[in-house]
Amino acid sequence: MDYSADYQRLAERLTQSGVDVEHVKSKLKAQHIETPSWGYGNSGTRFKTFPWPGAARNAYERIADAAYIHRLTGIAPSVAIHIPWDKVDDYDALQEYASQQGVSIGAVNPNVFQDEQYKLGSVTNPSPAVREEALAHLVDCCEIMGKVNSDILSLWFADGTNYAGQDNVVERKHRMEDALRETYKHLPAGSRMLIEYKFFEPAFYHTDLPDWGTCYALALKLGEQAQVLVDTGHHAQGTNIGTIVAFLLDEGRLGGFHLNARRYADDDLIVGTSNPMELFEIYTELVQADDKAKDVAYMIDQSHNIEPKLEAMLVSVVNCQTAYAKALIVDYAELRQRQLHGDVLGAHGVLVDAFETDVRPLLAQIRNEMGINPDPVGAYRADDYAKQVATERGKQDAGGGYPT
Ligand code: PSV
Ligand code: MN
Repeated sequence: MDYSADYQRLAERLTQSGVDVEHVKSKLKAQHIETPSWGYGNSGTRFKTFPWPGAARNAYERIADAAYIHRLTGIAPSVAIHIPWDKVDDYDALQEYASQQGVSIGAVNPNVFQDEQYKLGSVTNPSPAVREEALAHLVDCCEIMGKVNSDILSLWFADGTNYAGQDNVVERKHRMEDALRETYKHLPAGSRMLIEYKFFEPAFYHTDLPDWGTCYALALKLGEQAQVLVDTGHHAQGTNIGTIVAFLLDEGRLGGFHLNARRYADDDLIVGTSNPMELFEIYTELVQADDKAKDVAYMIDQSHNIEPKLEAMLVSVVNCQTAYAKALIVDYAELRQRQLHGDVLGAHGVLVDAFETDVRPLLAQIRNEMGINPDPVGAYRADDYAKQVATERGKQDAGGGYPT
């Protein structure tokens, strides 16, 4: 595919409309999307886990796959780990392996939702012994952060109740706050705690951290190192995520994202597939926030059930890149003028104009300048990494599903 003539035309058009193309290119080259270790392994629904040939079987293979996605895209230099899914005896060795592969270990995600004792919650459980166990795991994860040089503790709790009256909601609120306050004390210096919300599932009556406002209130109480994590899949239908992002950015409490797309619930579909406009809206808020968005962490949070794992992750990273590129080429000066003149559709049109621009030649150009293949999906399809790992790793019996 020869994109250079298209790139020249696009660059000229953008320059004429006042866009600094070199600045846009340098922003795109500096983009950083973290991929999740769990997106490379087998996963499924409660109905069935379909085993994928070559799906990563352990932390090392997950890191190798993440490094491959980074080699193809140039903008995915870190991988998030989930403990105990990625638990190893020697974290120094894991970290060393990651750096040999050309990636670093990013957010550490404690898992306090899969063990038997957490049936009624983890840090909000009515049993003090269970709460202690959950807290000990959070503290352990702070220690792991130190070992793998991570500066993000990413917290999500499955805690909640299924029936009115099941537990005292206010007491649970206090238990959550106590646990986070204690965990906060163990954060490595300079690191952050990102608190993620989800409005339902697995609990259906109430969730202890259901929305951004609850997490924001907690973060304010805890201190500067606590911020909110927005998982794009964790909102009710129709929620305007871009405006939540704008508010949190302005308050300096947007810590990061878990990017994915949802149709109905926490579907974990490839980001930017069903929600390209939503993703673009989010990125326009980030671009406008400028310096206030400089520490925001961007992570994919998807587990792929029927898609090829590697290609799904690759498309996810590329979709984030596309949305960001479109947000970067918005004529914000023109937008501002139209807003101030109350030109409702003119202002909206400025955004739509950028959204509808084909940025693929621009992306091909920056990739070329970064020394990578201008067409990462084509490169993946032509490459034999996926075939090689399928041969080496085989098809694991993934189990899963529930008895009928
Ligand atoms: C929960 O649905 C969640 O979004 C949390 O971030 C978990 O850590 C992750 O998914 C696990 O897949
Ligand atoms: Mn998430």
